[in-house]
Amino acid sequence: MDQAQLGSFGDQRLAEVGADLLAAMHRERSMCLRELADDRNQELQFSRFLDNSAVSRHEILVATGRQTAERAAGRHVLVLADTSECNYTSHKASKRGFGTVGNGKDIGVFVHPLVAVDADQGGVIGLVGAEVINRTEGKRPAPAKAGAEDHKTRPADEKESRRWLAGAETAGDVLADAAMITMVEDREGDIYDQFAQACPCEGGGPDNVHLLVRAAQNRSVGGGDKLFERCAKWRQAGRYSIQVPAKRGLYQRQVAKVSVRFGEVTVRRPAGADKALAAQLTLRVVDVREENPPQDPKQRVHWCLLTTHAVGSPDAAMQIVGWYKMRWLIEQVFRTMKTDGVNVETSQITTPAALLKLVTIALVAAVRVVQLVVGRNADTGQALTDVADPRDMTALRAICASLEGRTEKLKNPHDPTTLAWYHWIAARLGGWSGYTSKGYSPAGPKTIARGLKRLDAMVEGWWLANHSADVRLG
Ligand SMILES: [Mn+2]
Repeated sequence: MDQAQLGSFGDQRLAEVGADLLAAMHRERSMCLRELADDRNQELQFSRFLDNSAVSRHEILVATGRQTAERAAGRHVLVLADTSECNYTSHKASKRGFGTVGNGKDIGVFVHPLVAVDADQGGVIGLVGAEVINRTEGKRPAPAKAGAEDHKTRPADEKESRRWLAGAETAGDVLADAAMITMVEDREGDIYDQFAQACPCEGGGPDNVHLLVRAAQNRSVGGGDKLFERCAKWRQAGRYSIQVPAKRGLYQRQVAKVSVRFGEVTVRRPAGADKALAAQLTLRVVDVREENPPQDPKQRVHWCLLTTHAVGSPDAAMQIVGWYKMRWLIEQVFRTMKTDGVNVETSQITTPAALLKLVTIALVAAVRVVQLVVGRNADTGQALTDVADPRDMTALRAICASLEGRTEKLKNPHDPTTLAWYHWIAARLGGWSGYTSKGYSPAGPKTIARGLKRLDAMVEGWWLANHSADVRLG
């Protein structure tokens, strides 16, 4: 029953408070300790837990990363990386060492998680790692003299983009047993240094780590051409009708008719980049664009995807597009962990360090909720072991049986080796009716979160009842 635990922190008592806090996060999705706690006593427990120097972000991330690594062994894993900024309201922020956003009052925290997804069936495997940064640490001070240290001439690892490079390194280290890793990133990840680091052809990083990044820069590709114009000259590999992600207000339609092209380009090291990097790199490109786009240029679908994967056929090109579209899962994680209008003054968070720990725990909780909500569709065939410890099987079977009704309709319809089976149990415990016929909707994230809290407690109780001597002595 190590599933819900954040880490051991060298102390059984701290490990238990951590598990309670994570469970409360699943249930409430709040950043306010008063809302998370059952009573005043627990509120103080949570507050002391976050202030305790033995509780580190590092240990929380190592514990969750280790679990993800075990599950990722032997698989092709997409590692989704992205940055989100969370703002928390506070009026005394700057005095207490919190980094602030533009208005000088709200507290800004950067979250840059790495989320592992199975490349073949699209299920979430877990959190690989994350950077959670107080905005004062994340933003470098402006150069003292104008032009003294120009933005473009500073090497990439000295800028905020350093975290994009570090992400691929972390993924390679943590997921050392994965069969293959593909970093999937939006336009922020279009950094030459990152390609130079990942390109196996240049003697860079480990050759099982690949990159798939949407191009932001219209780079020179030789022969007087720029990247986007070069792609347009290539022969169409096919025309497709694709689903576009329903990102708030971004695309006003669900389907776009696009043409797909693919090829290879050679990009040169930018003038400002580190001279130790390869002078030029060969990258594969999959270009997806609407030939008859809507009037509004923002509505136009044009994804120019740069990758280190071989792309030799229209099917291979569409595989790259499919992997890129999995990026929506990390947006789901951000949406799940965002809580509106949190006031740090009333949340009993006293220091930046405590807030960063709380945000880290919220991230761990959000990944697990998204994992279950996505994995409930039995057709992905995602395995139970992606979400539960196989040692809990006996307990889970017993709990499942207690939830099943007398009629066939109220039996868990899924195979007990699947995540869908586990999801059914969590949903029922969260208060979902169990009826899937017309008029009944499937369980949403809130129901699942409530169910998980109960399920974790029941599994833990089962272990205490059956193996109490193994768990605790006095
Ligand atoms: Mn982004």
